[in-house]
Amino acid sequence: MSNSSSLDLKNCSHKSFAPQKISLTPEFESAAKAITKLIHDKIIVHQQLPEIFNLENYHNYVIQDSVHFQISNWAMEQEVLGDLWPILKSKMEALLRESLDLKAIEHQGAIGKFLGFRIVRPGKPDFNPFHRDAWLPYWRDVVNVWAPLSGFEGGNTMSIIPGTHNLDDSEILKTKKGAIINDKTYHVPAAIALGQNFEPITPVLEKGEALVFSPYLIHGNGINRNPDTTRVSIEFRFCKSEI
Ligand SMILES: O=C(O)CCC(=O)C(=O)O
Ligand SMILES: [Fe+2]
Repeated sequence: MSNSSSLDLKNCSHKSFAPQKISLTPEFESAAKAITKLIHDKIIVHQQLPEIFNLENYHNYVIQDSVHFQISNWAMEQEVLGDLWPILKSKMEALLRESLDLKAIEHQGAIGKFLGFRIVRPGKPDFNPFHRDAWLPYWRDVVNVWAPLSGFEGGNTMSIIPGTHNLDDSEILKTKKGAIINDKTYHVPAAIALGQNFEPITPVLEKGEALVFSPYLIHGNGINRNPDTTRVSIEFRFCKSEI
């Protein structure tokens, strides 16, 4: 396994690649359990919870937006994964190297956060609009991994627009800065229109599967269409390395 602490970001380089699936089983189960406990412990700082708590029911307990925003901001911080991170990281580095021939290593030293988990309540605007991660300069050279843990079954996933990783930026009309949609300000600019016809899809993922995609792929708009389940997903960003 590569020693990422000595990694110089100049060794990262981007090549576009079509989205692919990887399997995180059997680590998935322990990751889901650990993250359920982390979120449980975070919620009980704010309010009581029944003994049996699962991620799917999150929206039934976290009712107030202000509480949800505190929890979801905390969840986007890499530190919350603690001891779980080295295990997941090694697994994904190995998978990206072996199954997909992507020489990827932990994205160290970037200004942006490289992992976190996203909590999307049913019907709420907790997801990103359509965007390219590469529009944030520090994510230009990353490999994205989107690993849903709950509420994603039956294609209740974020959308991707296949083929757009090859689209020239000049063919995409986007907001200048972070998008503002229905009074909510997002960190990323949003894609408003494309110069060619593309169809968004919501990839169907099985339990334990994750989606690997280029930071140039347009993705987002992941409204949670299931009225009864909260969707929780982990997002990781690896540095694409030629070494
Ligand atoms: O899950 C979402 O709504 C957005 C995720 C995303 O933008 C990403 O993984 O880069
Ligand atoms: Fe993104």
